[in-house]
Amino acid sequence: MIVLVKINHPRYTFHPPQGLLYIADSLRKSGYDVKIFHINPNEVTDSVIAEIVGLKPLYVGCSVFTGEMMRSYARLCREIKSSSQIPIVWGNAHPSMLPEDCLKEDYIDFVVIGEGEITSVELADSLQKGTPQLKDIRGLGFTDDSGNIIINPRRPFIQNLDDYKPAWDLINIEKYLTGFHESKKALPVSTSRGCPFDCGFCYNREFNKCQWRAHSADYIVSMVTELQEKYPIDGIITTDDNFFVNKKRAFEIVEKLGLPYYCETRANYFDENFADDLHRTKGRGILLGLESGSERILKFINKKITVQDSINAVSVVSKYPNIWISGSFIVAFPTETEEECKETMSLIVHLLDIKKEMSFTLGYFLPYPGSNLYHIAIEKGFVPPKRTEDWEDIDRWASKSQITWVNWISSEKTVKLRKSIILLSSTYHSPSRGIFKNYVKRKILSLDVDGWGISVLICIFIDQRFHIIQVYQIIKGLVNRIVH
Ligand code: B12
Ligand code: SF4
Repeated sequence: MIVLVKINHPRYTFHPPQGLLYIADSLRKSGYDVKIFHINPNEVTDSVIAEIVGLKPLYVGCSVFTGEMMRSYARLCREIKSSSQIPIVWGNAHPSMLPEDCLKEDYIDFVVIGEGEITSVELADSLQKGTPQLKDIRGLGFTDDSGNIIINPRRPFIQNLDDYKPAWDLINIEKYLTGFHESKKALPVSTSRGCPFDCGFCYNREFNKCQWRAHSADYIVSMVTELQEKYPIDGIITTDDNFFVNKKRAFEIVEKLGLPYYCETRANYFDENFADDLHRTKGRGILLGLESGSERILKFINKKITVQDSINAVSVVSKYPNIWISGSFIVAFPTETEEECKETMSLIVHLLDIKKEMSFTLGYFLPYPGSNLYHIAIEKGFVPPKRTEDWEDIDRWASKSQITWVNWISSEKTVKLRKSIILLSSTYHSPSRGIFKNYVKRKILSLDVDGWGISVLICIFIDQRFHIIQVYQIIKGLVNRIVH
């Protein structure tokens, strides 16, 4: 028996632990029983720990990203260690980037770097034998008998992804079907891995070596169709890094499935034909990594798009009201100036003027280990946390007072940016915005957001007045019709 654990923040539970489902498939093919614990941090309880320990697994494998949940993983693993000898294995992005740091923790015995399907089986086989030949297992990190940390060479990527299929039967799929746009029960599904680009802030360079690998269109279509026979799936949410690397394959999948879909991709792919194909094939949710409104920053982060690409992408999609589009922006890149932050705000305002229903997110730059900008951030004074679990503080959605890792731009300015964005999203679309649009715009673009709360309140107040006036007019109209 092997236990695999994914701890998710409660707001995210609708995403199935796909990485673990792939590993489970591989382990089961090699004859191992697998149990998956997909839990929230508040479910790291004595009884769950006792249940895991009671199963006497060959090892407990944890799937860990950098950031949120790391303290919960640390707590879980320490507790397991305190009451048993069960080996603990960490896999996924964080241990793949910082394997040595992880192995310094007394609650982590092994790390798996990169894809886990084969390494997890070879480790299980080796532990099962009792005389493990760990140094021959590619993609594995461990501490030898003399206490030296050994990181074996990386394993080549899986040649044919279609050889593996997520072990969907190990989870309650219905729990993960989620609504977006017109879909009520969309299934998150990974159709490809990696991305050929090399953006400076992204995990892709180190984790995927910028190599894109994909399932065939037929494989994805038949997997989803099979699941549809049992579950009321009415849409798909692709969790690929970049769904449209191969447009022919991607469109073949969505055309054959005929389901509304959500995906993440790049602004420079867009022209009129592409937007039309998206619409025709039921592309209903598109997330674009637009990152910045500053040409210098876009070059600096090696995004390989221009500001005009972003404007163009939103313009061509704006003709299709039922394509929901969202832009993901980042502030406080190393070397970014206040002026460049303002350029990002200007771009957001401009895009909203083109497509007012567009949504966007604005996160702080995070120095993800393994990314190119991680090293530049360190040169600029970023001090990586010493303890693995303290990476939890480096969180994109951290509370305002905790942007401790950004010291190349004033924390105060960065916080103001986030406030501006709140102001923007709260007021930019409101009817009252028309009344003092220039005021709102000026405040946003100058990052002079002191008193932003008052601006929001004024908007809400005016909106409610609008609302009351509208309701009053409808009632008056009805009364008039009845009376006359
Ligand atoms: C879907 C998704 C989510 C979902 C949940 C995912 C889930 N349940 O697994 C949600 C929305 C919850 C989410 C949230 C976050 N995410 Co996210 N997410 C993704 C995304 C888009 C797809 C993940 C996926 O399913 N991949 C497909 C599977 C097949 O691959 P895999 O997970 O990598 O698994 C393989 C290997 O990693 C390895 N492996 C994985 N786990 C284990 C465990 C063991 C024991 C072993 C041996 C091997 C192993 O083997 C697997 C098969 O080969 C990835 C990007 C990507 N395309 O991978 C980002 C990504 C993983 N997320 C990321 C981040 C940072 C986060 C957040 C921390 C962001 C934040 N602060 O908002 C949060 C926190 C999550 C949490 N713990 O609560 C980063 C991780 C970077 C890093 N350095 O850690 C990524 C890479 C995105 C990015 N480009 O930056 N995420
Ligand atoms: S395009 Fe997206 S997935 Fe690809 S390297 Fe850039 S940020 Fe990462």
